[in-house]
Amino acid sequence: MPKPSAQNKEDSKAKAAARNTDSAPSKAPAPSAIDPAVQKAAHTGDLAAGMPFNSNKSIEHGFQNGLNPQPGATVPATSRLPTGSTLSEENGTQKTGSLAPEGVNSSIEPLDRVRVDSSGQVLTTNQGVAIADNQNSLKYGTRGPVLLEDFILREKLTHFDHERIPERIVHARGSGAHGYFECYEPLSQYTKAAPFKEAGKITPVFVRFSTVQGERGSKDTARDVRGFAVKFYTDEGNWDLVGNNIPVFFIQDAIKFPDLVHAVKPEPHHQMPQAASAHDTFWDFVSLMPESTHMLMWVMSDRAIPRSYATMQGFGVHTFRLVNENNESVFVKFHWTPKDGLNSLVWDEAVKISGADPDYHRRDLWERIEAGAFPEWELGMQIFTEEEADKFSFDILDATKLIPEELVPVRPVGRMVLNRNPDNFFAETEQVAFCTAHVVPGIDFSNDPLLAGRIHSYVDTQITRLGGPNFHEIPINAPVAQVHNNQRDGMHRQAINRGRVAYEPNSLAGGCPFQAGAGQGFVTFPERLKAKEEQGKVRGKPEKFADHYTQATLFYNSQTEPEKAHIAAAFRFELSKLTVPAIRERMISSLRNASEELATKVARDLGMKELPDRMPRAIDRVAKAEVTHAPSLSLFAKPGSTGIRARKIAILIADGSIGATATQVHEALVAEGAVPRFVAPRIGAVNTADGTAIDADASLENEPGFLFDALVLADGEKGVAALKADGHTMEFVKDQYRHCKTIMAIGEAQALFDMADVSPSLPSGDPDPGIVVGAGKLDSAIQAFVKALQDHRHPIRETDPPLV
Ligand code: HDE
Repeated sequence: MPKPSAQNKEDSKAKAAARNTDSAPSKAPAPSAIDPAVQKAAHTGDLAAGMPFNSNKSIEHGFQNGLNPQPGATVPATSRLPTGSTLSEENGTQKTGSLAPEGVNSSIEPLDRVRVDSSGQVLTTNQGVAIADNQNSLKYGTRGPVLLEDFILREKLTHFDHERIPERIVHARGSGAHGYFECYEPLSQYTKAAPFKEAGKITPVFVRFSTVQGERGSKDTARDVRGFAVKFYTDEGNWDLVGNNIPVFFIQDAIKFPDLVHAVKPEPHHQMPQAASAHDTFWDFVSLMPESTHMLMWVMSDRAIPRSYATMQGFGVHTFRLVNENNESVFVKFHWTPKDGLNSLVWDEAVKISGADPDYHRRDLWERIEAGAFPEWELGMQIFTEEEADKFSFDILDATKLIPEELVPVRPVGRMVLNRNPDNFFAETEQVAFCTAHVVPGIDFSNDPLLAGRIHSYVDTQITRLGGPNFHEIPINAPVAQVHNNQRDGMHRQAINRGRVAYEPNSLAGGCPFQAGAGQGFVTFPERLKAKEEQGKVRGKPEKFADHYTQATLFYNSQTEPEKAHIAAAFRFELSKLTVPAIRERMISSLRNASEELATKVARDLGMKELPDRMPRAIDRVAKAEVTHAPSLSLFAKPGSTGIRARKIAILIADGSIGATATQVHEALVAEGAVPRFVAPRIGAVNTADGTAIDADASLENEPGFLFDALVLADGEKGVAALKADGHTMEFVKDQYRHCKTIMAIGEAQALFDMADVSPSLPSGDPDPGIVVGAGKLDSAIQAFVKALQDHRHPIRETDPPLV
């Protein structure tokens, strides 16, 4: 055996020492060693020695340093050995893969990494074992007992038993879609936020729309606020703009939220009513909380029964801050305006739809995207300074107030397009976790006390809902920006962090991951609060919060007559459902402070002989409002620019209808981007008078009239007679008429108006703008129909109670 040289002897000592995990010689080995363990020990020694002290300590103190944090200390490693967990990391298999790419967190790769397509694959267990028989459990003989050993049966049932997770406490019912946000122009003057950096910059988004009160399986068309939550996957981290379709809220302080929600949810003793605010506890609460009056006006308006998610506005509600590179800040309110225009349902329609199609909004969103009629919104900002805010007659920290567009205009900054439906509802729409705490550099909070509670609440609720603190790793929640920190462990951890360092400061990972400093990192805007005596710790509200009625009045007075009528009818309906007359009276006494006209009308309709006294106000003198009429608050103010795109139109046909005209109308409507459907007494082939074969894909029974935006009644004597013979036709026409839809009757089909007691002219004798009679040239009738349909609805026809 050759004698070991002196050098070899040194090496073997170093080798032996480097293999210990509990102690080491007094000096790190020489870096020249070729053994990986020795190399690791040598490079680790170098790395640690490169950071003899924490150079950041001295700048952690003082106000100015606090405003401008510096990047953390970091030392590059000579090799990747010291920062790895194990020397065996290069021994890859099909499962382990190879070494982690340097500085990369692969758990945030695009969703492709978790998409599953089972085409051509056999069925397996969750452990990847192929299943030979998916029909029978394992038994002792075909008639014998099932065996406990049947791990395939047990795995399948166990998974099934745990398929449900807690539904969201509010906003449980929702629908989501993927898309993108595109910036119009750089907004660097105001914000450094990633989505607003360049013209044309694209940021991926996931959006979830929801109702608030109802449970996960409740109807879509409840009278309710709609959630409008947008997750921007920016290249500087996730930003969640968790808003609603109404720009104000019921309460001013987060401490009242559990009370509000307990009041509006089904009453706790009998769990009724589902997805409805028309019950005692809700009105008991809000009538004792006059700050909710402004929001009540909105939820009693048709805003609370949108026609489609694609036809409603969205609002960030709270005042937020924009912060630019120079750390200058302005206030901002966010607005989403639908390109398809603002359209709502009417109450009678919403009630009927909830029976025939509880998934009405979910279906509509899905169908629009599948059809390529991608829902689109323009993002607008109301930008204003702190000085301007100080002068407003209302407090911008009060979420029951809005800033009229007539006071601060909305500046368009980009557009959002939803162009992809989720692959899997649970994995994406259900597991998505929106949190108001998710902001990026350039976006910051105001001191709105409602917002403060939300910053806590959303993260907190996800921990229960999604089963632990790692919900950010669920694929739909993972950002596209890199995630590197020292948070570890917890339920369902996905990331496999390389290395032994999970703390900071450290020298053993060269300081990494190190703090980014003010250049790249999020720095809270150093808002200065004016030193005033009353600014000690206090549970209280600013004086201006006490003006509970000025903006409720503004909203009501800014509506058109039909909108006002709908608000009054909604109050009437909701309050009529109360079992305690005293609550009704209390609400009317509060409403008198907002609008005497409205209160009187509702009280009369509720059979009250006398108006109750006005509710005492919280404050006698309020600041004079800048704006007393705001036309921008009317639903009719934003008609959109896409014409009749995605509107659903029924073409009623029956055996004996003239096929050629029905087909011509159908083709013309498709060309306009609308969605016409042939509806007949039953589905299947309809034998038309001219021999054209038309296949009806909907029937009078399975698609009632209120599911459509408009109606075409086909001509042909026999066809009209066949439709007349089916009682559903009358309801179909009546509902279309009552809901002020556009109706076209071709030729003989006008007879169906008489049958349904529907007049083609208004009670005044004037022509009804929503009725088109196709007597002459079909082309011009179709044109007139398309034009009339652009208005979506013709409230001029409406009477209360309805004539038919
Ligand atoms: Fe929410 N809200 N909220 N909220 N909210 C939730 O978070 C909460 C408020 C809004 O599609 C919950 O993940 C508090 C205003 C939307 O997943 C919860 C307060 C606005 C969504 C929660 C408010 C909203 C939620 C329930 C008063 C409009 C659905 C499950 C301080 C600006 C997001 C969840 C989605 C959901 C708390 C008030 C909008 C419990 C404490 C104001 C769109 O965390």
